Amino acid sequence: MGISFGLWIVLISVTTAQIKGFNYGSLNFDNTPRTKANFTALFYTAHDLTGTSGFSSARLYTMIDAGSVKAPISAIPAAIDTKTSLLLGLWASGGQDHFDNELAALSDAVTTYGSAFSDLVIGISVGSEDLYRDSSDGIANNAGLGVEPLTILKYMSQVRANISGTLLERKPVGHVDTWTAYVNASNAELIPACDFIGVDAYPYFESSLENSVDNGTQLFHDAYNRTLAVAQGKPVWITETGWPVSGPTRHRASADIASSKAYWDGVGCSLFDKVNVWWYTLFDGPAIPSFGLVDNPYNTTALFDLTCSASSGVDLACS
Ligand SMILES: *[C@@H]1O[C@H](CO)[C@@H](O)[C@H](O)[C@H]1NC(C)=O
Ligand SMILES: *[C@@H]1O[C@H](CO)[C@@H](O)[C@H](O)[C@H]1NC(C)=O
Ligand SMILES: *[C@@H]1O[C@H](CO)[C@@H](O)[C@H](O)[C@H]1NC(C)=O
Ligand SMILES: *[C@@H]1O[C@H](CO)[C@@H](O)[C@H](O)[C@H]1NC(C)=O
Ligand SMILES: *[C@@H]1O[C@H](CO)[C@@H](O)[C@H](O)[C@H]1NC(C)=O
Ligand SMILES: *[C@H]1O[C@@H](CO)[C@H](O)[C@@H](O)[C@@H]1NC(C)=O
Repeated sequence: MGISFGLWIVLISVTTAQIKGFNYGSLNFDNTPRTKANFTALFYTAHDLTGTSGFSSARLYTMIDAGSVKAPISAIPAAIDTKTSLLLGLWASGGQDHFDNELAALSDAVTTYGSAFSDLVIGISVGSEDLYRDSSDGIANNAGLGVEPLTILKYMSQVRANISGTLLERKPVGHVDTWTAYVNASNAELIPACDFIGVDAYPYFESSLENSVDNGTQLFHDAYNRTLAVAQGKPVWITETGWPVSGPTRHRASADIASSKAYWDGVGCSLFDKVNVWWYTLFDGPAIPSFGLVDNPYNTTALFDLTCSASSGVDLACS
């Protein structure tokens, strides 16, 4: 029995497809709260995106429904209706009082939706780019100030205590940050506490490097490789990457549809189905720069052909 059970686990782990999805904030791009109907529209569009299959996962930044103090985010019932898996996020840069509300929303979601919810959960991220925003690189970031690794560690233990004995008990708990934050030795103490490392990498923004889209694949894989090298064996999931379809040029990086397609073909197609990826992003309205693949939440035809050819991309060296 023991041997066949072990073998079954091995077979599952080599045959299960990796996760593919997008990132979803709690607000629409006119700053109104995203309702269940808004999330549902986006999740169906992702599922049905022409030229792709299996974009059926959503990464969230917060557990809290926009416009509420601590109600669970409306993405959850939308995910249940559309069979969309979830990488949950708890916003960790708003202080302990805010984090208590994140915990309350998480706990409330388990009580309210039960296993219909917990069965969809891929993992729980404590924070998003907090270390980056706390660094000299990130202080001008419009998402506000970040926090130090010790704060994330404290919040991670609060999450583990909060899910203990609940349906979420066995879910991986980790953190999302930029690759530059992970390779900074001052953040190394966070990594042993993580069940997974979520890494964000955007060659477009790396304006101190020769960041033309022709170099985009190389720059991404350098960043990914350097993160793997410090990950202490923890799984490294790609939680954000993408290239804008419009917006300002950053050093050698121009933002246009052809460049976005080249990056999708070179980086996206080299990653999809090999490692968990939450691309940035499906739809981002009037954002500047804009990373949105589709021009409205109901349009399943992207701005460029998303089909990955069998030969596209490069091999993943060590995932
Ligand atoms: C999780 O934390 C919240 C906020 O402190 C609390 O309301 C809730 O009861 C906790 N849930 C569990 C299972 O500990
Ligand atoms: C590295 O981490 C230290 C301590 O958090 C911080 O002061 C510094 O700005 C970081 N550097 C970069 C490039 O992230
Ligand atoms: C790509 O990067 C290399 C090395 O940094 C640089 O020499 C080259 O000019 C870059 N290519 C483009 C097209 O930016
Ligand atoms: C990533 O690292 C591996 C092992 O160190 C190396 O063989 C591979 O060439 C690297 N890939 C890229 C794109 O740098
Ligand atoms: C969907 O987007 C594509 C690509 O931008 C565009 O050609 C098409 O007209 C759009 N369809 C609708 C119904 O808006
Ligand atoms: C939800 O988002 C708002 C704001 O962008 C739109 O006005 C609504 O039409 C949309 N609702 C649905 C059901 O898509």
